[in-house]
Amino acid sequence: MPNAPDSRGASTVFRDFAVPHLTLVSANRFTTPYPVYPLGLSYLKSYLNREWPDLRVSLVDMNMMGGKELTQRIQGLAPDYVAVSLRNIDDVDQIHKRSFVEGYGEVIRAVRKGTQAPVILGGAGYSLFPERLLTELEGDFGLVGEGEQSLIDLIRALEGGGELTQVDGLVRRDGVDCQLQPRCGYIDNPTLTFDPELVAHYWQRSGMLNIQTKRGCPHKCVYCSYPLIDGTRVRNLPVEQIVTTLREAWDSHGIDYVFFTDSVFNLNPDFNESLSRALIKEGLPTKWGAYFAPHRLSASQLALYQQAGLTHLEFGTEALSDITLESYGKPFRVKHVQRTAELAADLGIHQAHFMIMGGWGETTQSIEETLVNADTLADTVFFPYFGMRVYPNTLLAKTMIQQGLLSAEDDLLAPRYYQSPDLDLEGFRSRLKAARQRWVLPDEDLSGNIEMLRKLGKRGPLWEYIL
Ligand code: B12
Repeated sequence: MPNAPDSRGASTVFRDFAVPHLTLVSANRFTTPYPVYPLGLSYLKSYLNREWPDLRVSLVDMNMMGGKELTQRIQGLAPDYVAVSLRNIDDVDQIHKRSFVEGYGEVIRAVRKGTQAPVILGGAGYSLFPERLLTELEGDFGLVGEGEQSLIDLIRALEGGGELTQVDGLVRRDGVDCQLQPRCGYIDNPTLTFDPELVAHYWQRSGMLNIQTKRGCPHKCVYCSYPLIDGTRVRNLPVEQIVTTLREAWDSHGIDYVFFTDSVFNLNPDFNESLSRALIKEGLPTKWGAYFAPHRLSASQLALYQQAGLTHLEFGTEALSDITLESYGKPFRVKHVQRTAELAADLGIHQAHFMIMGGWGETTQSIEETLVNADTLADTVFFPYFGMRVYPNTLLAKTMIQQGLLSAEDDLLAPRYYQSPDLDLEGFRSRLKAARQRWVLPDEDLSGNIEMLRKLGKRGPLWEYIL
């Protein structure tokens, strides 16, 4: 495509015309609860380096620079294509209700100031609003979901070596509308090398790096967007690749804490057992945490994961009332949470429970039930969120439209929440004064404490220190 000499940069730019150059931009600037390493872009870069070694790939991170510097960097790099990753669209926190879309507009304008190269959008947040965001942010192309092979296919097609109609998940403009091609398949061999330029920044500020062990989620929680981003079919990533990446991270950078970013870690016990045994055999000092569903976890599985480095369990519990769990579409009940929490406590693994208070089907009585049951769990931290963020194409959105609670015309890009009329936020806050457990509300600022602990060299999410 635009393999023309760069006439916009102030300095002379030497380019190899045979080899296209792609610049990946991580647009995320949100640093709560900590700055998150732009993992999606590292997966893309690692895969592109392996599968298309001739393609030149550079990476720019907006957590490390402002708009002016971005323009200068883009001018200097003179890419043929720019791929912008949009991880978060908003903060999913009804108290603050921050939207990042305007900020992404600024990022893309800063890119455009530095180049005329086509801008390709992608990422978890992008994948939830593909047509809407392509139009809003004036991107040239978008790719929904897993980006590795699709990005190669798109650039090859734009270079004249393939058909745009063959690119999985491609979104493109069609007059005032957009066209979205469905995804037909997934790759089974992703690869990951952490970017040496980024590692120190994130390790210092967040005390962890991140890696996936599997993709996809088969659960049918009524509000959840994960299956829409990653697909419903669970794909395990190659065990040797995960171990090699962690070995390299330890040997080259001293990284000894990672978060497994799987939507739910405990989806495939056989795979998790192989992974754990391989980690144990490798003898790395690496500790890890992950999101778990609070069921289908036996004492022996947990003990094995612990031996393989598990120190932090983050449970997507959401409620401790069976009526609410049922209306949220959760595949477990209160008794499962109690049992799993007890097993984790017996083994001394830290646990936190993420909660959705006042979501679909919640009543005054079920809220009280959750609070009462919360006090019966082993010592833990609760992170409650209020109301449910409504995403397009979820069962929640469809039901709300059917019941006249949501207009079918609402594109939901501006954060929209369902909140049960029975949830009284101030009443809930004061009710917490009688709670035995530690509840951290979204507007409690823990950054000072966390910063102090990081300066003391503590690694991991650190919520265990605020119990
Ligand atoms: C793990 C996770 C977390 C962990 C991260 C831990 C860690 N150390 O990494 C924690 C708990 C800290 C967290 C926090 C938050 N999270 Co979060 N998180 C996730 C989760 C489950 C996985 C993200 C991930 O790393 N995936 C693995 C990587 C490899 O995938 P990826 O980044 O999506 O990249 C792939 C594709 O998207 C694509 N791709 C990526 N970029 C690009 C760019 C281009 C051009 C292309 C073509 C393709 C492409 O290719 C990549 C490889 O296949 C997702 C849900 C999900 N299933 O995606 C939510 C998710 C991303 N989080 C979300 C949000 C909102 C947040 C918070 C704002 C919540 C809060 N208030 O605290 C914070 C923000 C943190 C920050 N500083 O940015 C939302 C974003 C949607 C939205 N409404 O904005 C998601 C989608 C969950 C949801 N609610 O639907 N999160």
